[in-house]
Amino acid sequence: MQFSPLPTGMRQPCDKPGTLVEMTYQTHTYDDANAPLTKRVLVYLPHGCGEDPARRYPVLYLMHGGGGDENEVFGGIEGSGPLRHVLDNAIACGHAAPFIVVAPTYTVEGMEAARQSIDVAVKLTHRFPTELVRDLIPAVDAAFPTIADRRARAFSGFSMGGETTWSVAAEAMTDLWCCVPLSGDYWAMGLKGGKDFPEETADIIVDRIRQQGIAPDECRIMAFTGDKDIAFEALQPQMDALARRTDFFTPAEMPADGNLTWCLKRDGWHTYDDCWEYLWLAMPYLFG
Ligand code: FER
Repeated sequence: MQFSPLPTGMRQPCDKPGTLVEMTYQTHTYDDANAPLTKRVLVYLPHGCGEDPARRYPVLYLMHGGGGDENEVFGGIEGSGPLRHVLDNAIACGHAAPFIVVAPTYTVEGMEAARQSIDVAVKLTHRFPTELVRDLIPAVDAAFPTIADRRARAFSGFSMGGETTWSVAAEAMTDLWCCVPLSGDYWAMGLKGGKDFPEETADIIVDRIRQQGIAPDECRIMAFTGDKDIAFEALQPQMDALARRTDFFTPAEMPADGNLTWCLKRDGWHTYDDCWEYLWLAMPYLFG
C-alpha cells in the first residue's frame, strides 16, 4: 500500500466525539500456575453508540508496545492522546464506518518484569491469544453492542503489540478477520526472529493459520512500518518471506486485491504518531 500522511486536522478534537469507558474481565495467567486474574481494558465507543439499541458495531483490538499497559494507546481513561480524535474524525467524515476499539494489555498487574524484560514480555504476548479468545472477546461481546462474528473483529498493535498481533494471527484467526501489525515482527523463533529466521517465521505463520482451518480468502494481514524504524530490518525480510508463500498469501498493493499488504513510510520511525497514520490507512479495510 502506498503511504499517505494523515489529513490535516485529524488529530484535533471533533464535534462528534466518541466516549472512553473501562471494563474489567476475569482471566487466567495461562502458565503452569494458571492463576486467576482480573484485568482491565479501555474501550472506545463511537459517537452515538447505544442510541439505537438495534445497532451493532465491529471491534478493533489494539495492543500497546513494550513498557506500556492498557492506558497507553489512548492516554488513559481521560483520553489525553490524539488517538480518540483520529477515530472520531475518521468516523465523522465517513473515512471508516463506526467501530468500537478495545485497548487491552498483555502485562499482568504487579509483575514489573513484564514491562522491563523483553523475554518476559514475549512469554506474555504469546499467551495473549488464549486470553483473547477464551476471556476477553466473550466479555467484550457481553458488555457492548458488538457484532459477535469473526468477520467483524480485527487486531492491531505497535512494536511488542505488533509482535502480539502476529501471535494472534498465528493462534486466533478463528476469531478474527484481520491482523494489522505495526512496526513489530514475530518472535516465534526468538527475538527479532523476522530478521534472523524470516523463512521459518513465515512458515510458522502460514502453517498455524492453516491449522486453524482458515482459508486464504477468509483472512487479511496488513503490515506497516517506516524505513527508519527499528523494526524495519526485521519486518522487511519477514514480509518478503510471507510474500513468497503464494500457496497461502496473495500480496497486493490494495487490501481488496489480496490477503497480504505491506506499507512502508519513508522516514517513518518507531513512534505512536506514525501508528495513527498507519491505522488511518488500514481503517477502511479492517472488517470482512
Ligand atoms: C521490532 C523492533 C523493536 C520489534 C520490537 C521492538 C516486535 C521493540 C521492542 C521493545 O523494546 O519494547 O521488530 O518487534
